[in-house]
Amino acid sequence: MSTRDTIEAIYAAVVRRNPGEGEFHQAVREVLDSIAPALAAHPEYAEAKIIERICEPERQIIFRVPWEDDRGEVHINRGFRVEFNSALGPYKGGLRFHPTVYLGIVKFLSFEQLFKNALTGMPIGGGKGGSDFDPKGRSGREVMRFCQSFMTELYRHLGEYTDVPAGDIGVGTREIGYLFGQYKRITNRYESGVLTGKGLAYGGAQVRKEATGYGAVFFADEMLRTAGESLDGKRVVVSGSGNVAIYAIEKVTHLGGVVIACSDSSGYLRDDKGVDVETLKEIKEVRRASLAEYVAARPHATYMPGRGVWEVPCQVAIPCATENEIDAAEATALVSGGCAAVVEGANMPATPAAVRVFAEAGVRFAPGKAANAGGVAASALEMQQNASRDSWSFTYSEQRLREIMRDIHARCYATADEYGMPGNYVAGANIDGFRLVAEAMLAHGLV
Ligand code: NDP
Ligand code: 2IT
Repeated sequence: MSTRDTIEAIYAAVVRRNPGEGEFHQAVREVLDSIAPALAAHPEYAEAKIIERICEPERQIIFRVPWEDDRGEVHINRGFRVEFNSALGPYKGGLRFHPTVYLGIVKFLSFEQLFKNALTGMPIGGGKGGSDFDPKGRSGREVMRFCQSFMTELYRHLGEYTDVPAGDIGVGTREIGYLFGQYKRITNRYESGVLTGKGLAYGGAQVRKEATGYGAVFFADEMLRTAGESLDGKRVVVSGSGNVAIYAIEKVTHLGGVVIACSDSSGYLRDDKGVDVETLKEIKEVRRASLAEYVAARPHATYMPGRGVWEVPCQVAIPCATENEIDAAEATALVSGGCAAVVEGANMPATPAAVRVFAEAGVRFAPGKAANAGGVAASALEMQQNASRDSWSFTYSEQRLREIMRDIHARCYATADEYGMPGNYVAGANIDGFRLVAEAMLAHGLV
């Protein structure tokens, strides 16, 4: 069979074995479409059925999460943890609490995570979890009871050498605190390295909160510099206004760019003077309110309902909300507005059709598994500090993050070059991530 036929047969089997899991199919397709040259160069991968093994999670856990709201009503949610691949280290990846979560979303995120984690060069395997629990409108006590019930099942699958969750959409420092408290109580172990994204008061690491957003902007900076440009003076649009978006906006501003728009799940904000990060933090981190409230503090800004954030003309776009938020129509609007670089802060925010639009228009494109790897890299640094009972300064931690992002950029760039696709960061990230995992799997034998 030719390499192309082998890949098609593997993809068909993935679709057949994982019915109805569109996001997972999409993530697998994207990787398989890139790695043919690496397979041709390494026949030993096909012989050991490395791709078939990589596409099958090592373990998938689905569980019931019962909890009681403030009125005493009982709710039942579904919990997930997909432990995809441990060739490079303990399973590592976030937890997402959002009503859209189902097995296909967790599997796609977990699959992406294993290549992303490989690219960081740190000893971490790939995993992801979450629940269809909707934290919106829930009191702090309800969120705490949910987290306690979730951990009451999940704890038996975790451990600093086994599986180490962190945050994702709907899971931040508050939720990690409740999850850690319950893990400690059940196990009677103060095992700091079992979760990352912890609060600074009890084993959390400097710069973890900022790391995904800062890291994505460091990647953007590297990509632009390689092309003889910089972020200085650029008009930038960032989608979302959560953890990744806020710190992406902060770092763009530090580097001289102007973020003129951002969004949340209800609408988008336009502030031509530059989005004020402190106002954003107050609304989103402290009060957990709607972005619409921004205009009360900054009356020259406007908030529009709906999903029009990508219609705001910009030179650089950094999607930081969710998967498939940029389809062909949004990509075309971005290109018409003069956008020359897209850097994925979120996981898989651009659909394959959107990526094609960018490629045809010559837009530089940084895929999430490279550009947003700063978050999990800082998590690995948190694990390192926990293991040595140490804690590093903000300045040193940010410098480490900056070096890691520079290395990831260099790796992707060099691999794309090596395979005759200069500037193709998608190919570079997929081939390099795949090779790193494949080599470790070969070394471990058939397990
Ligand atoms: P948050 O929950 O902190 O923020 C998510 C933001 O995106 C919010 O502004 C939210 O709106 C908006 N949003 C979420 N879902 C949707 C949707 N379906 N449609 C429109 N808007 C939506 O999550 P994070 O910032 O942590 O995560 C954002 C993205 O980054 C995700 O793709 C995640 O997987 C990825 N990521 C996160 C990392 C991390 O360390 N946290 C690391 C690497 C990637 P609202 O405010 O109204 O809720
Ligand atoms: O998508 C991601 O990389 C994350 N949500 C962060 C994972 C982590 O373990 O820090």
